[in-house]
Amino acid sequence: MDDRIVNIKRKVKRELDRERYQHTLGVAYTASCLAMRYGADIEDAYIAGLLHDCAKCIPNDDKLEICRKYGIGVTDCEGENPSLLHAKVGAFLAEKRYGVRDKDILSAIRSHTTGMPGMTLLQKIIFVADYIEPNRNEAPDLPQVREQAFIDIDKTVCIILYDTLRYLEKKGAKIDSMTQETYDYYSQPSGRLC
Ligand code: DGI
Ligand code: FE
Ligand code: FE
Repeated sequence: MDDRIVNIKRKVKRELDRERYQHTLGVAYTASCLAMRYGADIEDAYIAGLLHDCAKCIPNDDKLEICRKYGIGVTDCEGENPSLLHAKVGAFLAEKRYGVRDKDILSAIRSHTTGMPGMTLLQKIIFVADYIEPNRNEAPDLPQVREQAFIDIDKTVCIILYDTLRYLEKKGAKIDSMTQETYDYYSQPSGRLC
């Protein structure tokens, strides 16, 4: 493994608790497998996976402060649920602290929680890998989603958003407009309710 990856791993490990670091490794491995399957750059997928949650353990007040200080836009939903900001703040830190210059990797980190309409292959890979990596065990239909992830990635994005929206509705949580827009976009092509 090249020095760059070894350094990122060492640094991100210090920023995360044990469980979050294990999840991070799971996402990196799973993302590189999906990259093999769909013909994306394997190293980019691995790096995006390693960094996708790099801001997850930063306290909410500090995330809000970073957004204020550096002009990162905060939606109403993010204001009420600052935990969501770990995606945007994570992309910011990946660039500033981890030296990532690749725009596609940064976008994949930025969109990994809500998704966004018209995602690139790498964005979809990180979005999906985050949900299916081996340490995850809570979502109801994980075995089927895992199988589908290696068959049809767009359909899998749609299924994950459908399940997430249902989960949020059940919890009575506020839905970010980006999560809804992403679901609308990925449920469009076939008109199916994936
Ligand atoms: O950071 P992870 O736990 O690995 O995963 P993630 O970044 O996908 O975050 C998952 C959480 O984000 C999950 O509890 C659902 C929540 N989430 C996703 N979209 C929305 C949302 N929460 C709210 N309130 N609104 C959303 O639109
Ligand atoms: Fe996350
Ligand atoms: Fe994650």
